[in-house]
Amino acid sequence: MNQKALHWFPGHMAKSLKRLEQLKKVFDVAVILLDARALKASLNQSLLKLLQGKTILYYVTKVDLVNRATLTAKIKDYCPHETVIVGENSLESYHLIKREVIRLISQKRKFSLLNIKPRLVFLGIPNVGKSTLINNLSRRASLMVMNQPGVTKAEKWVATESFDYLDFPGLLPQHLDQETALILSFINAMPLKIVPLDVVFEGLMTFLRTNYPKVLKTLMINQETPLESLSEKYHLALSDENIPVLKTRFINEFHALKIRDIFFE
Ligand SMILES: Nc1nc2c(ncn2[C@@H]2O[C@H](COP(=O)(O)OP(=O)(O)OP(=O)(O)O)[C@@H](O)[C@H]2O)c(=O)[nH]1
Ligand SMILES: [Mg+2]
Repeated sequence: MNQKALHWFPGHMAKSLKRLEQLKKVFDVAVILLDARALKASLNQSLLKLLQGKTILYYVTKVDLVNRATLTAKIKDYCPHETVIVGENSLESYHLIKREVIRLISQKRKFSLLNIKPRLVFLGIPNVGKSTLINNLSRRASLMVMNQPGVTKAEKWVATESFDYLDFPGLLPQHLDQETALILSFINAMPLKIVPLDVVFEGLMTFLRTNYPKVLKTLMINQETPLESLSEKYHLALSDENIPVLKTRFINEFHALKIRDIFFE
């Protein structure tokens, strides 16, 4: 895969990074969301640089798609020194975030400022679940949510009685290594048009063959002849023009958030 294919940094992302820098004085806590299936790939290191000096709280989304015990072990490996909240249901998440934010703020703010409503910014890779989490926490469907990367294009405040939440567009590093770009494509954090379809398909097949052969079997895919299997599965003749359709449909099955118990790293 050539280096050009790894670059996805649309105009709204560049603009958002600048805005984040300007807003640094305004928010108290940055909540960085991580996808349970790919904790490492979903942590944007350039974001951490920009947030230096700010209070950070990590929040893991899509935990319903993975094994909880394995996730706990992975969190210990990847984020041993951080405060990490594992998203469960929305009520529990609300209480956990509230408790942790108050604890973190009381460490930093002067006593006389403790009563001022905390402002939280929600950051992370595209499609990780930022807008969904704010909708849940604020008990309002004020933010657009869709299962595709790049839905939120501009920042938006959501004010509630206890907190002010700031939704942000998904952010990626300007340059990604090949492995990270592939994983981000598997979890639908990068549009398929950025990393070539053939590369994502081959990458996903190789990953599943190596790590989750049973999943391929459950999906009725023969490891040796995947395209033939997909042609049967989707009732579509195996012709040159149908091959991209078959590959896209298979990747879309993963993007549909229905396949469970897969860790991509
Ligand atoms: N299974 C599952 N799906 C989730 C969870 N959180 C969010 N989603 C789904 O993930 C998709 C993306 O959610 P959004 O809230 O739009 O993600 P976002 O981070 O705001 O995305 P951008 O604005 O594109 O950066 C939606 O289909 C949500 O329903 C979760 O905890 N579990
Ligand atoms: Mg969004």
